[in-house]
Amino acid sequence: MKYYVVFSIFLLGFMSFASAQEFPELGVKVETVAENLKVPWAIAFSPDGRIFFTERGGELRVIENWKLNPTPITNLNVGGGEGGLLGVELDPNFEENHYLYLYYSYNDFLSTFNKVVRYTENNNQLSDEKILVDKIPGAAIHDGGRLKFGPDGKLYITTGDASNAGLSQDLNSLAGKILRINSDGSIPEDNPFSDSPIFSYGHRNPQGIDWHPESEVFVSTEHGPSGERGFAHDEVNVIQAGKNYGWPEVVGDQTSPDFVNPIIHTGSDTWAPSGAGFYDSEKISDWNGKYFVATLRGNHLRMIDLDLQNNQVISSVALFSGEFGRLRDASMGPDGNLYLLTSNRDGRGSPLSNDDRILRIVPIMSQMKIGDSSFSPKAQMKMGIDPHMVLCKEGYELIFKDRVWSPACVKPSTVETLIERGWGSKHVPSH
Ligand SMILES: [Ca+2]
Repeated sequence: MKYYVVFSIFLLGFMSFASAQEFPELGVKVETVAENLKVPWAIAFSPDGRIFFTERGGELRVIENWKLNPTPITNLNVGGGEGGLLGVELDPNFEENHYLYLYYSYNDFLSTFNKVVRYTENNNQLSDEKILVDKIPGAAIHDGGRLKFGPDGKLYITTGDASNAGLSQDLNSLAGKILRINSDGSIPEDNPFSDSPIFSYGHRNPQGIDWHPESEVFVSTEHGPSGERGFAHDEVNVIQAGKNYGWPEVVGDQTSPDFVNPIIHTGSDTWAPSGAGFYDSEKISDWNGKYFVATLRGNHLRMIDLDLQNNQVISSVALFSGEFGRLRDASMGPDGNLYLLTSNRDGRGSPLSNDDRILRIVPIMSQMKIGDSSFSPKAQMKMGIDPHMVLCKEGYELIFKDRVWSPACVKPSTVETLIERGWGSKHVPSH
């Protein structure tokens, strides 16, 4: 039934997104799910099929039945320059409790802070606001902002150094950290520092987190310096509880046991990595298990093959270079497709007339190799299966009508007779 699932999603995609851009060399096409957006920042998929996303200017928006609802769910009064409304996440038990979590920056007199807030969402309306974490130091830049539930059911939060690098090493400050809390805002008893939401520290501006789908190894992206202590050196880190990732003492690698080195850094190259996630699907089988990073300045989707057992990188390649401009997030949907958010209207890009966009990467159907015998031979071919790869139900054999290339499944006892009568052959007819 595997290909049945692929087929229905294909039909849905075909009906909804007629204008897909094909990349035959990758075996994928990229569809526009929503357009004319303003700096979408994070995306969250509801089990009921809705897609929630934030726009940095303060709007939480929703896509229902593949249509963008023109009315935002909320429009928050946000502050903080390149901060604003950043992360959105749904509770692992969203179907029951309807909890929706947001991370946003706000101004308080002359200061900027960030906070994590939980709401109850019903029929695209928010209620029961509960502040889970407040007074995370903020600034015009370096506000972190990614929210994601880990496989342990805890909510992880990335925070930036708020343009004050020293705070990243200060365990009394929430800046430059990855935080871990319970879904009600309380501090888990097994956190590495007692009575503290801090999970790891020494970060500059981490904005992408995800866990390997099988090993559950925790991997994060982080923006490297842009002048204050060197340049570039963007990082991908394997995150462990209580560890120090070096900023601002360390840029790139070092040898001290006090700090953890990134599994990969970009040296003198700049990606400006933001959202990231593991691809966990057989749909594009070459991509399964690889780590995808949305890069802003890099203008590409970075695909990294990580050997997490040996803490090394097998390969790291740029996909779609320059095709979509700046990318803010890369996130797996429950449909097994990878979604991208562009960030071309953030003041640092060159927007196209329909930017910003939410994009969806789906396999090109002709990439499918083998059919599904629960469909008729003709239906399998319509799904993109090559005629000679059509599958017949058990007890039937595949033959081909001459001249019309049409495969048919017949009883083996009739095959010889049909061929003798010139009706067809056992092989795909040649032109
Ligand atoms: Ca580091």
